[in-house]
Amino acid sequence: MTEKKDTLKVIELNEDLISNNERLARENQSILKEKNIRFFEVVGAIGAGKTTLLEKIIEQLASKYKILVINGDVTTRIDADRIERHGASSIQINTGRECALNSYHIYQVIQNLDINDFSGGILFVENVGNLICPSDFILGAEKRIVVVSITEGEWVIKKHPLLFKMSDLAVINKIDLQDVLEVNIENMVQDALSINPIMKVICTSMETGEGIAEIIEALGILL
Ligand SMILES: Nc1nc2c(ncn2[C@@H]2O[C@H](COP(=O)(O)OP(=O)(O)O)[C@@H](O)[C@H]2O)c(=O)[nH]1
Ligand SMILES: [Mg+2]
Repeated sequence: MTEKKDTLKVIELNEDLISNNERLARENQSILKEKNIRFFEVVGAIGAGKTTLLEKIIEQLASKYKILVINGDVTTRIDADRIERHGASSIQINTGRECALNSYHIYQVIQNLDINDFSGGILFVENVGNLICPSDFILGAEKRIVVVSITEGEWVIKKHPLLFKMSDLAVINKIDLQDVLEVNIENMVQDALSINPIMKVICTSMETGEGIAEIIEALGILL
């Protein structure tokens, strides 16, 4: 009996965490909207191509928009350094033992940085490489982009339905490797659409540049 009660307490705590996170996510959204800063989140496994995608997007947008990227990682500032080479500002958040960013991390950045510098610009957040932990912890972004690569196997989408339900745009990356891997990309597209029928799905290669313009258009960013 005592054991059952303890289990219930844990469930309540988790629900609180999620609803508190959502409240602060809405606060992030309204602060950024007021400053006229667009906000997009990128999620996906380690090595899927999240940072490379951001580098390619920033290459095209940096001359027109002020861009800030928040990179979440367990440790190191490798990704933040990569981003800065393309003319964007970056902040690395090392989460240590936590496997995802939450809305409080973003709130802290917004509060401590002179966010007015990015007015009229764009904030991208690259979440910690992971297809599970970020699912429920929205950050307040206008759109969440989930990146998978065909090197993760044809079933990677089917195995992570929650994250695909909680995202707006799916990017299936590294299609330049299709011949070597013999993955059926059309099946992956259909898996994403059967989990989330209103999701936009774009197949990309950061090697050839295929699909990058389509992503920028899907985010509604004018070049
Ligand atoms: N062949 C190929 N390699 C890619 C592509 N996109 C990314 N990569 C490579 O995959 C590795 C991991 O990419 P990265 O952007 O760091 O992944 P992240 O961990 O999701 O940020 C790097 O060596 C990239 O050069 C792609 O479309 N095709
Ligand atoms: Mg990265």
